[in-house]
Amino acid sequence: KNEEAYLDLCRTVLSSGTKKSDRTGTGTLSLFGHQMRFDLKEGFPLLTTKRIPFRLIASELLWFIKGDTNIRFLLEHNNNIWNEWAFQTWIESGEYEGPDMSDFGRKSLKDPEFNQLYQEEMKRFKERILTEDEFSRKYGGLGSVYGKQWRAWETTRGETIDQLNDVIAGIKSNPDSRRHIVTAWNPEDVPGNMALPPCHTMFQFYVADGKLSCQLYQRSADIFLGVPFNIASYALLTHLIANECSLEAGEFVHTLGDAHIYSNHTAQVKEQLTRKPGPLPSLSIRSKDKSIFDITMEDLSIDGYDPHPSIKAPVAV
Ligand code: DHF
Ligand code: TMP
Repeated sequence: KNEEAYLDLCRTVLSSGTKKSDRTGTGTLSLFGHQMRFDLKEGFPLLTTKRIPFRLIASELLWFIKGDTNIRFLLEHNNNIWNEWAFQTWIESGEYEGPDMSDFGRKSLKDPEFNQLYQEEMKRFKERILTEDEFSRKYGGLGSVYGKQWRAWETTRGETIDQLNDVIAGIKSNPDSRRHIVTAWNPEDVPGNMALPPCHTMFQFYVADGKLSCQLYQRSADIFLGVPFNIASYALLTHLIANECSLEAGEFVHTLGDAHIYSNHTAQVKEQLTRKPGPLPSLSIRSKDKSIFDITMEDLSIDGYDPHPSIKAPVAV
């Protein structure tokens, strides 16, 4: 249960995944269709078999909740997890005049000299996003990604739908409903309006016995890097919405489509599997009566987190 569910997924993909090529040219071991359950009563599902920085999970989720899609907010919180996808748009623009950065994700791993150049360009890019308003408006945005679809889905009539606000209102007014759904997958926007089509594509809430549960359908799952973040992020979202609706947090059910381990992550996964999971930490929300839309980083903390050390791996771009 809980962390074991994640470790089981790793073991299953290593032992019976299919070799599959992928968009990034890295290569994966993959399977299609898998489900994990996390009982939020048993602790907050932040993996203990490697360190996962909670502040990155929390700042990314608050960024979604704000409806923000510009990496400036993340950089202000010293969160670098979306940099590569904004940088990609910048180097493909006509305004970029630096050294050729095409295929930087793979080239930076193979060619130390190129990596040096790339690190410098990325540093300059981050500085400009943080300090130049105009530049940040133009190149800090990731397109119509999560925040946009959650808070301001555009209709054909030119109106916007605040799915997050609506789903919360629905949970409060009609908890038994089977329609508590938020979708980030907007077929009109997917073909070209975003840096990366949403991986966590839709989620549903369920209320029973005074407890709020959440199920996510994730179409594509990077088991070593993305999934530990996704589990913690949706667990946190479930807690925040439960708090907002005066419910207890129930279960997080995580359903995966293409669940894969990248070929340059297998050694790291095997290392992680030698480790024994410890007790899960707990989440505390400081200002229980604050609206979910006003929560800040200072309101959230994790207690009793004593994980094994972090394990580094390159992200496939
Ligand atoms: N692309 C791919 N190929 N995999 C992903 O998981 C992924 N995730 C995205 C965007 N694109 C993606 C957004 N989420 C990391 C974790 C989550 C994430 C992006 C990146 C990551 O690199 N985590 C590292 C380092 C974190 C840090 O300290 O900055 C980790 O060790 O967990
Ligand atoms: P894809 O668009 O070709 O499926 O590539 C997206 C990659 O990013 C894939 O490896 C899944 C991974 N990913 C996650 O696992 N979780 C996330 O939250 C995000 C944004 C991406």
